[in-house]
Amino acid sequence: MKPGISAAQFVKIRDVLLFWINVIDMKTEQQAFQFPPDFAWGTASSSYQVEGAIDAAGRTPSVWDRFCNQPGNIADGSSGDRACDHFHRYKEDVALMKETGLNAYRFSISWNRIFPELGSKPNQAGLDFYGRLVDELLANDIQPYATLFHWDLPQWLEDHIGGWRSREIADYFAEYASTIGSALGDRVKHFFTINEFLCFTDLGYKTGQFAPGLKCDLRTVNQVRHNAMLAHGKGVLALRDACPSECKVGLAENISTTIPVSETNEYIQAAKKAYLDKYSFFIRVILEGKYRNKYLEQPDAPTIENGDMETISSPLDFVGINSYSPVRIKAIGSEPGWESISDQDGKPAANSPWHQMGPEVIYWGPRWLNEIWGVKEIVISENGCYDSLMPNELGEVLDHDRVRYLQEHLKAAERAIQEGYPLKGYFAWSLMDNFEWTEGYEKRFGLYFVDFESQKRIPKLSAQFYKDYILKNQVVGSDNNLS
Ligand code: GBH
Repeated sequence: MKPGISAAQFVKIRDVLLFWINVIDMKTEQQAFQFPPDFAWGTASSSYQVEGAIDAAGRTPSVWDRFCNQPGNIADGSSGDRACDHFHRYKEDVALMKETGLNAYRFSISWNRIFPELGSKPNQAGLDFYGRLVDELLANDIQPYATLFHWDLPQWLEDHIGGWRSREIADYFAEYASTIGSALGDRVKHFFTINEFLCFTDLGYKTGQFAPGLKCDLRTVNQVRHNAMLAHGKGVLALRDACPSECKVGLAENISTTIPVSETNEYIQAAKKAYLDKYSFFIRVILEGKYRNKYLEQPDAPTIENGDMETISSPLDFVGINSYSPVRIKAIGSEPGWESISDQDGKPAANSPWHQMGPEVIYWGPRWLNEIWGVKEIVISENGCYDSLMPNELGEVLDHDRVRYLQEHLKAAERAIQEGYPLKGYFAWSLMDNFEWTEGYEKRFGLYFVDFESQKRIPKLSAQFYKDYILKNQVVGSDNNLS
């Protein structure tokens, strides 16, 4: 026998060795990744979409009650009149969260439950409901994350001052924020002022698709946007002032996160530039405390008073990103250096004409906020997709599409954390199917299926998936017995 080994044998042995090194590598990598122990695992919801009980405890209508009652506004002619009846069933719903292994819950407070009429004092019965909800959450080790405004403006504010068209709205909002801070700030440690500016400013007062359904001129729309940001700023200050102990204040914005089609340096720079040029209006103004000169020079610019920009840019403790569709960007050789890829019939789709699938938003969203403005605490305040799936003959709802959706998006969350971006929490939209605004009840976003007749909740496959995922990835303390 000749000494040594042949080239062919060498290659074979090398490949076998490389294969095993790879396997061991992958294993250690997989085991090495754990979400931080204090990571917030939650679901999100909003008052009008789940509560129902529209006449209970002194509540008066919001602009959404009125809007839903106008024929033609809601796809299935429905409204949030009953929704998930969460107002009465909140204990059952908190039990579902507990069962799913959540340690956080993002909900919103209905302004019109707290201030039902012009000139009224805070409505104690309304405050009591949120107090009970918060206590129930805490008793189950679930941290409450409260949003002050998720589009349900008291109708009397729309009638009396013209809603967001009047700058006075900012003072009304500050009073409301202060009331909530005093009432709940001893137990709620995270507040979001406002949810998604575009959806009640532009959709409410420009296109009229959302309540109050108006089509105003551009000057008014710009003023509405300014007033909304001013309200946010005054709300931040009021909350900080009113909370009896330390609380964190932020907002939840549906930033259209740009993602580079391929991750070359050239494309990444193009995506970043596109984000700043076009896709981050509200959050940019709020974090920078200024408008672009070009915006101010237009004839329809809003009226801005002394000190407004300072108020608007009051420092935040965290930023929430409601993450849905991406904007795909490629680099081009001419100005402005980037181009967005128009969606190909909404593909790849997440079952919806407006919702394109792009899990990378969960990575690039936190990265842009941190890289551009140094934001130090970020949560994904919403992420989810809808379907119209009904239970099968066995009563199961096997929503593997949603499971896939969550898997892909959570992978991107892992990547963000692994690369050191300060992602502190993830809130799936939503715990259960609910009133999907102009789409009514046919579009279902829940991890739990809701039979709106019987109000029965059924866990979907995705609820099981999320539960398992949290259990596997959440570090539960050094004495945990998870293998
Ligand atoms: C979020 O909005 C909301 O915060 C939440 O209440 C909602 O239930 C959830 O997402 C799911 O939709 O005229 O084509 O733009 C997400 C962004 C903005 C998507 C408004 C739907 C209306 C249709 N939404 N948009 S379109």
